[in-house]
Amino acid sequence: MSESSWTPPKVWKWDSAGGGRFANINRPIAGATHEKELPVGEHPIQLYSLATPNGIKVTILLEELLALGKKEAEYDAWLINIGEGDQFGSGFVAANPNSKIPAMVDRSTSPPTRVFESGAILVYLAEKYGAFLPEEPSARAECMSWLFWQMASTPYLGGGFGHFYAYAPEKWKYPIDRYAMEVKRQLDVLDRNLAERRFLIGDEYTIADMATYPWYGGLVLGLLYDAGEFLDVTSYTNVVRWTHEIGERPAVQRGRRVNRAWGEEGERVPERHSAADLD
Ligand SMILES: N[C@@H](CCC(=O)N[C@@H](CS)C(=O)NCC(=O)O)C(=O)O
Repeated sequence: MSESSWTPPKVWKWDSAGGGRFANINRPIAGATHEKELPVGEHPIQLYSLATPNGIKVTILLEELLALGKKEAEYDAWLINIGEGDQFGSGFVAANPNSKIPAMVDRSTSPPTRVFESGAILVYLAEKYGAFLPEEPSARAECMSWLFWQMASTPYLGGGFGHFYAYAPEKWKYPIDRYAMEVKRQLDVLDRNLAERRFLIGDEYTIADMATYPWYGGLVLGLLYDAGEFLDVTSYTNVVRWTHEIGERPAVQRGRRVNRAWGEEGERVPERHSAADLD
């Protein structure tokens, strides 16, 4: 059916054979599809995730905290295979009613504290361990502003541009044009900021960088949606420079491997229960 010939019905109905990648896990209802408890390891922090850009935001922060010497940030990272529907198990839904990775449970509190949404997890951990989120109010506001900017902007990159450019069953000009324009605008926002600053808020590396790097860093390296040439990503030279600096950090390299169940053998760390799993 062409874009212009379809008239929406009065009431939308779920066509589960709608097509496109992820058609098998997308559905219009929330809640669990099956009973399945989450595993629990020995550390206070239990992470249930996958090494997607949203997932590695959290493992990068946890590895950065450990690199700073915050031993209490030791964690168990369990694999949630979203392609297999693990996010719809009853235990996962109790940790995140939105059924998306990452989800975290802090068992050092009584009762345990669940946290979902990657941005909320970053703030929770940064506050708990006192690092990577400035305390001074102006710097803190700038950090929160960039963090919320990432959380609000990236759905246009992933769910908008990436979906229509790489995953939709056909290439449609209208949505690809619309989201390519928006993503290029977002890259320009970042590029102009990083022309003046080493990191997103200035000289200090914060959770705002950790949230933004996996998405926009991956994009300017040409690793997302095979869209490097199409979006002319190398023209955003300040974003490229920032990406390389962050990518050289050992904790970032460690965090990127956690909950990775694909790629080269040495890069795969499907579960992480101690530093030795990465060494
Ligand atoms: N805003 C959420 C987005 C999380 C998200 O979209 N996670 C994806 C993987 S990157 C997911 O779990 N998808 C599974 C699904 O949609 O069923 C966050 O930042 O935590």
